[in-house]
Amino acid sequence: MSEQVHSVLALGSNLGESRDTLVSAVEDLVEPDEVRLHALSPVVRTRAVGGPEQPDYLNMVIEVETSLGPFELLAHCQGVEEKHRRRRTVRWGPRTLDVDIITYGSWTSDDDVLTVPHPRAASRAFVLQPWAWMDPRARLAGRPVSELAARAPDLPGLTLLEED
Ligand code: A4P
Ligand code: MG
Repeated sequence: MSEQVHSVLALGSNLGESRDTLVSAVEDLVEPDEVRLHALSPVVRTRAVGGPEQPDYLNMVIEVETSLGPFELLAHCQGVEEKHRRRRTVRWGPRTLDVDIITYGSWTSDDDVLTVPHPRAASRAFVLQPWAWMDPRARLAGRPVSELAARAPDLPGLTLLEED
């Protein structure tokens, strides 16, 4: 059996039926045999960080176990974005679905095509807080994710989405 790596993926959506999009994107992400769902965070509603004036986001993170290599995993995530008709127009603009690779085991990369850990994750509550709720012992670059979340400037704009 090939090596299994744990990877944290962050999902965001602020266009269309965001909640349905997230549920179905998680199913699509773990559909191949090479990607197994290990853990899943609650969904949070967050104010948009950066970019133009735009609607609030729904964000969540998942942890997968995968035998895909990091670039194969990126291509898979982009395929799922495409399936949900993601259109890249404005950087940091509204989107039906964004899937980012936050960590890939202990592997690091400063390649523009795939930067890991994600270069902005350590300062973004919309990634850190759901991650800390999913895995209270998680660490990023040697720091507890819960501590990073508590210091993130966008934390006040984050609320737990109520189940209906
Ligand atoms: N890329 C490099 N590293 C990675 C990685 N670790 N994971 C490259 C995924 N992709 C990575 O991404 C642009 C390029 O980044 C890709 O071609 C890939 O090769 P994109 O998804 O096309 O564009 P983007 O998402 O607009 O840009 P970027 O830089 O990923 O934006 P961010 O930093 O992810 O910010 N506010 C709230 N509240 N919630 C959000 O989810 N998201 C953003 C997007 C801004 N504000 C937000 C949210
Ligand atoms: Mg992205």
